[in-house]
Amino acid sequence: MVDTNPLLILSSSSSQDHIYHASTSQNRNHSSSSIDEKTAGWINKRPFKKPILLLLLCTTFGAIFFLIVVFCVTYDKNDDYNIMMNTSSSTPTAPIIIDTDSPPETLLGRGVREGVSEKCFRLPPMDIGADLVFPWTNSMLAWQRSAYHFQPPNNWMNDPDGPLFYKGWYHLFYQWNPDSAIWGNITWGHAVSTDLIHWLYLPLAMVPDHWYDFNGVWTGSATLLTNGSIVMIYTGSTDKSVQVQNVAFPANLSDPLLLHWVKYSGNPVLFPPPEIQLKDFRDPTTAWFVNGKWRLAIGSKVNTTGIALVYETLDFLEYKLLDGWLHAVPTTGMWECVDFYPVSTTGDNGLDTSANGPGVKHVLKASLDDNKHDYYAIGTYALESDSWTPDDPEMDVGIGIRYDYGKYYASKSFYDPKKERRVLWGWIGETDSENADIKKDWAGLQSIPREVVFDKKTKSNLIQWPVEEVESLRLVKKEFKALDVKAGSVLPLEIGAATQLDIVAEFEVESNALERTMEADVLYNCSTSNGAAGRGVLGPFGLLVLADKSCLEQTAIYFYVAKGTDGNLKSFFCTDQSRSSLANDVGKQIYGSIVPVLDDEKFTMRILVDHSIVEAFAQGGRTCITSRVYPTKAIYEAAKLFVFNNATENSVKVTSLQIWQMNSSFIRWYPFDKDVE
Ligand code: DQQ
Repeated sequence: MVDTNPLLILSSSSSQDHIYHASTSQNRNHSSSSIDEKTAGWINKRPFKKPILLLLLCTTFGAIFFLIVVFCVTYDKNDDYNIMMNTSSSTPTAPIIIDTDSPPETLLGRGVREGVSEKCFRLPPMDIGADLVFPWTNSMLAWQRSAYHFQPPNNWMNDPDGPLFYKGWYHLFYQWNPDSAIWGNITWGHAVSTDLIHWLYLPLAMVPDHWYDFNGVWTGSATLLTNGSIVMIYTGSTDKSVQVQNVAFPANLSDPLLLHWVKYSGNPVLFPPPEIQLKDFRDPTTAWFVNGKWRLAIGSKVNTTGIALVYETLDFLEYKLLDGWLHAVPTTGMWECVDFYPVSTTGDNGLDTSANGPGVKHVLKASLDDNKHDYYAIGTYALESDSWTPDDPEMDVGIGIRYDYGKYYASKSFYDPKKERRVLWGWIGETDSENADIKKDWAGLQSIPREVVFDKKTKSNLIQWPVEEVESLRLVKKEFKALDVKAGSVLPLEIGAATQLDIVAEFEVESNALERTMEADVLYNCSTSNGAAGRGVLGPFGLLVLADKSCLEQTAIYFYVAKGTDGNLKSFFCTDQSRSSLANDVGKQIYGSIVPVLDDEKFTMRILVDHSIVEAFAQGGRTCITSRVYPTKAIYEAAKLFVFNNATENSVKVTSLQIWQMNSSFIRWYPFDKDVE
C-alpha cells in the first residue's frame, strides 16, 4: 500500500500546477534580476559621450522599425494568397484556442475557413506564454506513439473512410495530410489487414487532383453491390470549397488489395440541393437496398437543426432526393459522418446494412460538428416513408447517448461478412498542442475496431467491445484475486512496465453498503465532481493507469455509485485526466457518464492502455471512454498500475483482475516484392 490517505495523492491537481508555475516564475524572476544587475554594471563601467549614444540609439530604432514594416507587409501578402488560393501547406497561423464547442471567429483555423469543423485541440488563450510551455524532450514525445492502434507512418490523420472486407482483406482508408501533422490537403491513405490489428500500408488511394475535390478528398463510404463490384462515394471539397459528392470505382476487381481507384468521369454526382448551404453537405453513408434501388444518407443542417438527407439511386451515377428527411433534431447543428445501420434485437450477429424486418432495429449516428462528439440513438426505420423514429424521443440523436465519452469522433461502421459482425471505427484525435504534434511528427489514430451489438439486457443502448482479434496481442498475464481495497487506499499492482496493457477487472461493493447510507447524491456528474478526488460513500473506486511510483502523474478510471432521492443506485463510469500529466499544455478533462449496472451484475471494466491512448469499457461495453494522456514521468519502465478506492466508508473487493502485457502490432509497408507471411 503506498498511501492510506489517498487525498494526498488524489487531491486537486492545482497544487502540482502551482509547483510548476511557481518554480518557472521564480526562475524567470531570478534570471531577469541577474540580467538587470549585469546590465547595470556594464552601463556603469562605460562612460558614453551623449551625442554618440543618441546617434547609436536613433540608428538602431530606425533599423528595427524598418524591419517590422517589411515583415508585416510580406506576412499579410502571403496569408491573403494562401487563403484565397487555399494552397497553404504551412502550419495555420491562428492562435491557440480550446477544444471548444464554438471557437471565436477570429481564432478560426484552416479547417473552418475551408468549410469543415475545427480539427485541432487548442489550449485556452490565457495559458499561452513562453514561460508556461512545458519543456518536452524527444524521449517523452517518442513514448507517446501507439504500439498497437492503427496510425499512418507520420503526419495528420482524421476520419476512417470506406472500411470494407474484400477477398480476404480488411481495407481501411483514412483522411491523411501528406504534408504535415496538422489538418489540410486531405487525401485518402489506405491500409489492409487480415485480422483488423496487423496492418500493412498501401500507396495512397485517392488524392485531390480534380476541380471537384481540389480542396480535399473528404469522408466517404463503400458499398458492396450484389454483383460483387464496389462503389466508393465520397465528399469532395471543390476548388471553390463547395461540398459535392463524387464516385470512384476500383480499377481492377480481381486485385484483392484494391490498389487503384478510378474517379467517375461524370463527377460530381451530387451538388447541395437548393435549401442546403454549399458547405453543409457531406459524408455519404454506405448504401442500403430497398425495393430494387439503393438509398444513402448525407449529413447537413437547416439553421441549427441537424438533418440527414436520403438519396435513391439505381447505378450510383443518377440520384433522386427523397421527400422529407430521414431524421432531424433541432439545436444539434451540422451532422457530420452520419451512419445508419440495422442491429438484431434477438440474435448475436451483426447485420448487413440492407437488412430489415422483424427483430431488427436501426441505429442512427451523427457526429456533431458543434461539439465534436458522436451521438447515436436506436429506433425504427419505416421503409415506405423513408423515415426513422427514435425509441425514446428524449434520447434522440445528439441529445442522448454517445458512443464514447472521451476523445472519439467521426466514426463509421461496416458489416464484416467473414465473421458476421458489425465493426465500428472511430478517429481518436490529440489533446496536446499543435507544436507538440509537429515535433512528434504525427497527430491522430484510429480506435481499436469495436464490434457493435444491441444490448439485449437493457434494450436501450448498444454494446461496443474491442474485436476479439486484439486478444492475439496478449502476452504474459498477471492475475490478482480477492483483493480487499479499504476505503481510502491505493494499492500498487506489481506487473512490470505498464505502457501496453489489456486489463479486465471485476469489483464488488459490500452488499449492505447502500443501506448504511442515507446520503442522496443526486447531482453527481463525472465532469463536475472533482474527479477521483471527490469522495462519496460508494466510490470512486477503480484503477490508476499510467501512474509514476508516487502517483504525481496518474489517470484514474473508476466507478462512482450515487444514491438518488428515490433510494435507487445510479452508477457512473469516469476517467479523470486532471493529474495525468505534469505538463500544462495538454487537455486534462474529466470524462464520463452513467452506466447501467443490473441487479445480478458486478462492476466490470476493461482497459486497453497503449502509450498515450487509453480506451476504457464499462459493463461489457455499455459505456466507453477514450482518453489521450501525455505523462512526462510515468513513461517507459516508470509507468505503473494501481488499484484504488477513494470512498469514505465502504471497502470494495476486486473479485478478479487479469492484466496482460500487449505485443505491438508492427504496422509496416506492404512488401510488394514478396508474398506477405
Ligand atoms: N472530416 C472530413 C469531413 C468530415 C469531417 C474532412 C469530420 O468530410 O465532415 O477531413 O471530421
